[in-house]
Amino acid sequence: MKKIILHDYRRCPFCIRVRILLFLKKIDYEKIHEPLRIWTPWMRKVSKEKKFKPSVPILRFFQGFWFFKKEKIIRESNQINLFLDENFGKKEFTPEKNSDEYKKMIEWWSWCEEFKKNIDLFKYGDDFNFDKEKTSFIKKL
Ligand SMILES: N[C@@H](CCC(=O)N[C@@H](CS)C(=O)NCC(=O)O)C(=O)O
Repeated sequence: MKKIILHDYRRCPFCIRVRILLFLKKIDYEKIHEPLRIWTPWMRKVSKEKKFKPSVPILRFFQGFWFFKKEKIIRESNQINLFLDENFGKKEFTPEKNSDEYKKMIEWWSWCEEFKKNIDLFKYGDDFNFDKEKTSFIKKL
């Protein structure tokens, strides 16, 4: 199949999920380290063109042939893992579409998205600066 590139940060839990699946499915891939905030020129260019806030993981590959070849990118670890499971070998790590398990998985995704937003708010504050007010109770614990 296609050559797979993963834009990755070693300690990012979302990247780790993707790397686990790549490992379990024995998929060959190239890893590009993205030092968070000091993004690679590729990340800066693509996020500007496609108007998204740079983040990892991003899966990148080419589809089509010759000059019809087009670069595809998938953002969001959930979508990346679904794609990998559906397109490489037997689908064995994600439930069948529209099954009850699948619906449950989508519910968990939404829950985790909210949870992550709140953890970030707690850790960094609204503007990604540590917020003394919001976290002042820590001292009292
Ligand atoms: N919902 C995303 C979350 C990805 C995410 O939050 N990645 C963090 C690293 S753990 C990131 O790239 N943050 C951007 C930044 O720190 O500026 C996913 O599941 O892929």
